[in-house]
Amino acid sequence: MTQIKPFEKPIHVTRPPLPDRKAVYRKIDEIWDSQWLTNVGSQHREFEKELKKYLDVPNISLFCNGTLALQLACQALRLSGEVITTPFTFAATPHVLYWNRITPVFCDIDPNTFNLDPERIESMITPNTTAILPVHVFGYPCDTQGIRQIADRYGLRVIYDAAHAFGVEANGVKIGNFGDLSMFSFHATKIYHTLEGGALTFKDQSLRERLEFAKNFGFKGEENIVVPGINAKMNEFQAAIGLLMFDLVGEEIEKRKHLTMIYRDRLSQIPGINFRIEMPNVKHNYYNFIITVDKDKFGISRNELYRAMKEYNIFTRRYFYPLCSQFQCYSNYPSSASENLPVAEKITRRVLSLPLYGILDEEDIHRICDIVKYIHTNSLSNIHYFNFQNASAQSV
Ligand code: T4K
Repeated sequence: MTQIKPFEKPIHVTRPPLPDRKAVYRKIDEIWDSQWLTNVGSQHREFEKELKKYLDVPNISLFCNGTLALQLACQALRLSGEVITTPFTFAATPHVLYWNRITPVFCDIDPNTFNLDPERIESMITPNTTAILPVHVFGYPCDTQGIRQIADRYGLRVIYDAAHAFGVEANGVKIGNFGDLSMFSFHATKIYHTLEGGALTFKDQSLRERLEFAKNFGFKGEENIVVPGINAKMNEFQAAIGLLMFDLVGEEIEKRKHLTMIYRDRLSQIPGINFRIEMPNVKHNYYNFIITVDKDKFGISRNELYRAMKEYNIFTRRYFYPLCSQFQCYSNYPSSASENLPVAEKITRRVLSLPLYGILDEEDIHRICDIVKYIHTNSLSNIHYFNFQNASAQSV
């Protein structure tokens, strides 16, 4: 069998789309001329207005990152006690609860969407539960209707972690319109970014004032502090990048969609590799491409595939492994017990995020798929799959 050579340069799991350099310089000139760098300058005001339109939401507030946005969302809703959330997410989701002295209660996920399973939420509710914090994981929308019904029945608040879901729509509704609040992350690894950054979208206009105080040390005017707030403001550079990114994001989504279709076509022919397809009535953003590896059919485990791909200079990621419930700081919680999270524990052992971003081309994706196929074939014939000559793989 012909051996396949590694990529000459590292292929990362993602790369940020970048606005035109000259457009960035023009923005820097504007900011320099204004001598206004942060604390709600003209870039911030314009970005907030444009983003509200783009996301088609009634209210919006900008933040320096998604984590602090989510943390302050919990405070704005005066959450306490216990909040039900998913273990299959980035560490920031339960951490914001912890930082608010709220106990995260981990609930199992749906095996198809990897999102919080509404059928399981009810059994996790106690007299101390104040809210549900679901994540539209990898941009796939949660069962918002099912979650709303449970929340209404028990008088619970709902905050969506929409960190991955920029540009997504479900049943014709833009994703930032569900629940009491939604949080977007604009970190560099996201399909739409402001270097670092975040936003909250919400229905209740009265939350806006609370959030504005909370993210600016609690100041109301020059002398008055109304809450012990924090500094979570978005600066002018972040806002300027956000404005420039509007021109790029549509094209980036289209490119990723095209590459996703190639992945799906090629990988559907390899036994033991599964992936999620389109959900009905959903406009997806193709934020990333996630597969699950069934060792019995594929020949080697997800971890072995992850390591083997590195030998070809392909740096996949195991988002999200381990589960948040498996981190030392949460593993002793009763809800972290394996019996409570059978689906999440199975998915986390199998999941792998393959490289997906706009500057990859069709040929790159075909080559990545050729390598996955080659690893699979060699695993069946028991050949040591990365025992090739002339390997030039770099490690990172
Ligand atoms: N909720 C959820 C569900 C989230 O996923 C996140 C963040 C949050 C909340 C919190 O939002 P923020 O406070 O971050 O706004 C990354 C990101 O740092 C994190 O924002 C993101 N989720 C998480 C899923 O991924 P790492 O530790 O995996 O990132 P890192 O530095 O290993 O980067 C991954 C790859 O991206 C690199 O291999 C190469 C590429 N990359 C990265 C950066 C930073 C670039 O090409 N350029 C870059 O500038 O956490």
